[in-house]
Amino acid sequence: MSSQPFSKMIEAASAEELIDRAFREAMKAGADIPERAPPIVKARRREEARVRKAASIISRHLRKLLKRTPSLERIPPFYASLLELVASKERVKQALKKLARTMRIVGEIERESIRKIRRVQDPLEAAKIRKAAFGRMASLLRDADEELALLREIRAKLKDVPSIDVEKPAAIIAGYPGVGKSTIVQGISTAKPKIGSYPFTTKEIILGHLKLKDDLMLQVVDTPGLLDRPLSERNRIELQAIAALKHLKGVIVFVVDAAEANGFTLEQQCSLLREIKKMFPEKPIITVLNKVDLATKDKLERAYKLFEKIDLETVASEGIGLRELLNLVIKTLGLS
Ligand SMILES: Nc1nc2c(ncn2[C@@H]2O[C@H](COP(=O)(O)OP(=O)(O)OP(=O)(O)O)[C@@H](O)[C@H]2O)c(=O)[nH]1
Ligand SMILES: [Mg+2]
Repeated sequence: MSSQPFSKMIEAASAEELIDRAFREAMKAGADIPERAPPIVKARRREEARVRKAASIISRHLRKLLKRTPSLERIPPFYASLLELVASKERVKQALKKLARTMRIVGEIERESIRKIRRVQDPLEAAKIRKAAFGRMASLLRDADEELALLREIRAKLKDVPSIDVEKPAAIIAGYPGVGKSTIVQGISTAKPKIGSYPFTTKEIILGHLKLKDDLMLQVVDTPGLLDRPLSERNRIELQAIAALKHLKGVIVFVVDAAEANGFTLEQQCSLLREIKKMFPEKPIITVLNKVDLATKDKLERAYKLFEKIDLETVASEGIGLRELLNLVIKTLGLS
C-alpha cells in the first residue's frame, strides 16, 4: 500500500519560532576554547560557534521541510487536485523556491560573517559581526513567514487524507445521508475501514479495503458529506473537493433508501443520482435499492419507474444482497 504524499511532511515553524530556537541554541553553543587562550581568540571562536549553530538550525529545518514536501511534478493527479484546494500549484512552487533561496542565503551569511570574525582584532567587534549576522538571518526568515505558513497549512489540511492507492480500483459509495452507505462499506470490507480527513469537508472520509483473490485489492471509499446532497448546494471549494474524486479509478455505487426512511424522497434521491452522473460521466454507476425490507410495494414500484436502471436490491443491515453487490462491482471493474 503506497502512502499518500503529504503524510511525511513536517510541521513548518513560524519565522519567529525558528528565529527564537536558532538564537537561543546558538547562545548556548560552546566552542572548545582553551582556558588560557587570549581574549580575542576566545571571542572569535565563541562568535564563530554561535553563527554556525544558528545557521545550522535554520538550514536543517528548511532542508527537512523542502525534502519532505512532495514534488509537485510527481504527485498523482488525485492528490495534486487536493493540493490545489489549498493553494495553486504556482503559489506552492514559488513558496518552495523562496524557502530554498532563504536557506542558500543563510549559508552565505554564515560563511561571510565567519570570514570577518576570524579577521577581527577586537572582541567587541566579533560580537558585533555575529549580531549583524543574526539580524540578517532573522529578517530573511520574517520575509519568508508567509511561505512557512503556507506549508504549515498544506500539511494541516492534507496530512490525514487517506492513502488511496490511485493505481488500484475503488468503489466510491454515494447517496443521501442515512441511506445505508456506511453499513454497506462495513458489510463488504474485509479489514476494519480506516478513517481519514478530507480537506474542506466537515466529515471524515472512510476507506475500506477488500482483499480479493491473489493480490487483487479493492478499495471502498465512503464519502460522508461529499456525495450526499445536491451539487447546487455546494460552494466552489466543495465542488473542487468532489471533482478530485474523478481522478480515482473505479466505479460509483449509488445507494437509494427505498423506504424513504432517511427523510429524502425517491424523487430527491433520483435527482442526486442524475447530478452525480453528470459530474462523473466517465465512471460506471451501480444503483442499489437498499432498505427494501422497510419499503412498501407502492414505494418499490415508484422506485422502479423513477430510476432508469436499478442493479440490485439489498438489506444492508442484514447483509442481504451484499455478496451480489460485490460480485457486480468486481465484474464492472473487469476484475473477475
Ligand atoms: N431496516 C434497514 N435499516 C438499514 C438498512 N441499511 C442500513 N440501515 C440502517 O439505517 C441507518 C443508517 O445507515 P448508515 O449506514 O449509517 O447510513 P449512511 O448512508 O452511512 O449515513 P451517513 O453516514 O449519515 O451519510 C442505520 O441505523 C442502519 O442500521 C436496511 O437495509 N434496512
Ligand atoms: Mg455513514
